[in-house]
Amino acid sequence: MTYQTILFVLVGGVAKITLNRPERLNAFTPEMHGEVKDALGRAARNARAVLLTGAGRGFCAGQDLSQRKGDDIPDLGETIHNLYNPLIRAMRALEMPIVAAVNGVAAGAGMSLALASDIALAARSATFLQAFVKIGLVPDSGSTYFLPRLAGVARARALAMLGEKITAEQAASWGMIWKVVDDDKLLAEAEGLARHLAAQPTRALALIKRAFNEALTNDLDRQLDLERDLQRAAGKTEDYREGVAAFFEKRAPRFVGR
Ligand code: LHQ
Repeated sequence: MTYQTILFVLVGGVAKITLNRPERLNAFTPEMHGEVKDALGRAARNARAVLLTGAGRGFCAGQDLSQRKGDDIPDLGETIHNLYNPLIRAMRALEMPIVAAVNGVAAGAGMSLALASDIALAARSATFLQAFVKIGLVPDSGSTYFLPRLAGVARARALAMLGEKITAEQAASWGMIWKVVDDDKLLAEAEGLARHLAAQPTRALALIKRAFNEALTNDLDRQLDLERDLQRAAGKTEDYREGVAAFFEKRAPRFVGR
């Protein structure tokens, strides 16, 4: 598949996906959904980490509203069901870490995308907003799930109801992202992080991802059982044997992702 709305590069185990409609702040169209879906599939088959970012001055402005002018309004539930929910599910199910490099404004579903990544870095000048309410909609694409869990219910409710823009610093101090990086260093730092992750024990990272997916809803007993099961699986990997061998041989491990 050749891409019109994203850029895709696979280097050193990292699949870099760049949303590439800069003149629309990388707002999502159905075509972009199809391409990101395809790119995540390619990552699943060929990579050990994903880096997600945006071209130009925005990260992603959510749904492309220019396709929503006029009275001919489709069933938005169908759009969510067919496009946005599968995207968020695919991100959380992908068996490798997704690093988001939030290079500029992340609005509406664009903010949801950042929240659904595994490790989000943001440029100091980036901003986040739950833009939905400003056009008479409710947060979607996982925002009402991730936001209260990351930032707390009081902040999540206010962000959703007010649609106020917050800075990257604020997002970091509220626990919504991993860290803030100077604008001119963001991409290099995010690429370095993704490269580092791509050389780690990928199966363990995938199992860690599952543990945290389920931790958001499990009680302690279920989570302890899950940790047992995940550790059993991790203990059977080649990378675990390599990690222990490297420890005793006092050398850096060479993880192969199996
Ligand atoms: C845009 C957009 C955009 C088109 C900027 N579309 N052109 C899922 C499915 C089902 C139902 C609906 O909802 C969803 C999920 C959603 O994501 S709903 C929420 C949709 N997103 C928004 O409401 C955000 C709309 N955009 C904005 O509020 C602002 O553009 C932000 C705050 C993101 C950035 O503001 P500025 O930095 O001042 O930039 P700008 O507004 O001047 O935008 C630059 C250009 O990008 C501009 O075009 P122009 O031709 O005037 O230069 C905008 O029209 C265009 N653009 N967002 N979502």
